[in-house]
Amino acid sequence: MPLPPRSLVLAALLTSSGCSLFNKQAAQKDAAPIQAEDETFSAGIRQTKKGDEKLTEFDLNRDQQPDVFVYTVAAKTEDGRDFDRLVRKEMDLNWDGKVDVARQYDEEERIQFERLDLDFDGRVDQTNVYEKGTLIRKERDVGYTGRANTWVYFEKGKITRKERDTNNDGKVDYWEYWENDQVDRVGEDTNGDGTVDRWLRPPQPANG
Ligand SMILES: [Ca+2]
Ligand SMILES: [Ca+2]
Ligand SMILES: [Ca+2]
Ligand SMILES: [Ca+2]
Repeated sequence: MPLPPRSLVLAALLTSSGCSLFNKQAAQKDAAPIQAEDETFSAGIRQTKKGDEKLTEFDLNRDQQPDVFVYTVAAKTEDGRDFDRLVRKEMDLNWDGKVDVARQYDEEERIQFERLDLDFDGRVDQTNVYEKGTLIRKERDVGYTGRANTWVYFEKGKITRKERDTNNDGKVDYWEYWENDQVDRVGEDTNGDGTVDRWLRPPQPANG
């Protein structure tokens, strides 16, 4: 039996994160950001089945090895009907037997965290953080150092700021501020005190 084209399978997996596009208006600006745990960057991407989670496995490429792991918990709808609420999903996108994407969902089954293993070594290299299903931040370990050193912030789907820890001392020393999908100004901390000492592009006039 012919397999589905792999790109289609991947596309389906990558777009199955729920209706985030339609939840943008509902996102609250003033809500506290959800912090991803820093240790996830050196931790393995797979998490064992917890508590009362139910695990359902799928073998999309039929090689007798599961590649999608869906974790649900028993829940009830407002009118009292039983259903399995999605809490986590793990996926092996390149079919090497190791999970590469792990997603976590909130109580309304909206994506909350998405952890990515970009170099396929089984460890997390990037975490995407969502609020009510809308992307608010990406945290990335550039250079595979074992912890996050690049952060990208989003509001209503647009980049507002990028921050980097360029010397991996755990402190941000590079800031990019974005306006209307363009870099507006760039600041650098040259003396390690955590504040900007040099603007690589001067701040633009406010009305423009
Ligand atoms: Ca498989
Ligand atoms: Ca894999
Ligand atoms: Ca990795
Ligand atoms: Ca630094």
